[in-house]
Amino acid sequence: MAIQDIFNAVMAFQIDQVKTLTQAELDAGTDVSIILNEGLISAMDRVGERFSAGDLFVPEMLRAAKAMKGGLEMLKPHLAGDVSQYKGVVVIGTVKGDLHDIGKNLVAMMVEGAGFEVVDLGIDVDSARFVEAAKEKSADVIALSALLTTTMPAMEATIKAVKEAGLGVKTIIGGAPVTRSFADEIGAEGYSPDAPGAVLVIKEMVG
Ligand code: B1M
Repeated sequence: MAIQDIFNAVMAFQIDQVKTLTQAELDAGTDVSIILNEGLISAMDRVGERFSAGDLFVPEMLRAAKAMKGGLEMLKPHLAGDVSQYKGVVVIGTVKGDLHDIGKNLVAMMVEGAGFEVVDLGIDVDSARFVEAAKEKSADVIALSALLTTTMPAMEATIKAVKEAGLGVKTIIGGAPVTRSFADEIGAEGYSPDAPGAVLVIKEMVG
């Protein structure tokens, strides 16, 4: 049994196998971050490369994503600890036009694990919905995810709407095509290239 087997099972769209192998690695005491990064995330990177090369298509990408999510579910209890008192409220979602949710789910799990109440609005979320939820939940932070260059402008529109609503809530953005300079350009207070980094930035924001 090896991490490579998890990678291979994601590539072969074997959701049950991914779950079984992930649980076996957890039982064997393998570090959660190794299972996550070397088994699950690296498989999705490979899927993306094969998609770019034109030897794998959207239906396969979707099946790989489902298999990866199966593994992520097994890791969830290890990423999200027991929380008795929330440190703050974080509203999170993937922006309008964007259906990618694996990275966003990972961020949500880790932020929850760090002791925050997480309100997950899902995918394809428009700016009005972010503003409405932040108001309703008296959020401290709004966290936006985007995986497509074409949906990055929706981040800008959302941050504009949040500022116009005058809620005083802070924003953090992330996702594969997003950069710190883009975050600065659109006035997001926070940026992180990955989920653990998002936790640190949110902790700093909430003080
Ligand atoms: Co899509 N897709 N996809 N896709 N897909 C990418 C993103 C792509 C890079 C593939 C490629 O061409 N190599 C490419 C985007 C190109 C671009 O814009 N530059 C692409 C494309 C083109 C498309 C479609 C347009 C394809 C089509 O229909 N022709 C289409 C768009 C649909 C839409 O959204 N409107 C599409 C569809 C899909 C599926 C639905 C089939 C599926 C998504 C399923 C799902 O999410 N439920 C899918 C998948 C699986 C991928 C790849 C292969 C994997 C994404 C993933 O889950 N990675 C992806 C290639 C790749 O990224 N390697 C690709 C694992 C995940 C853990 O990483 O989400 O990056 P990621 O999250 C990271 C960081 O980015 C960060 O933390 C995580 C790690 O710790 N992060 C944050 C994420 N959000 C954050 C928020 C933060 C902070 C950090 O703060 C708030």
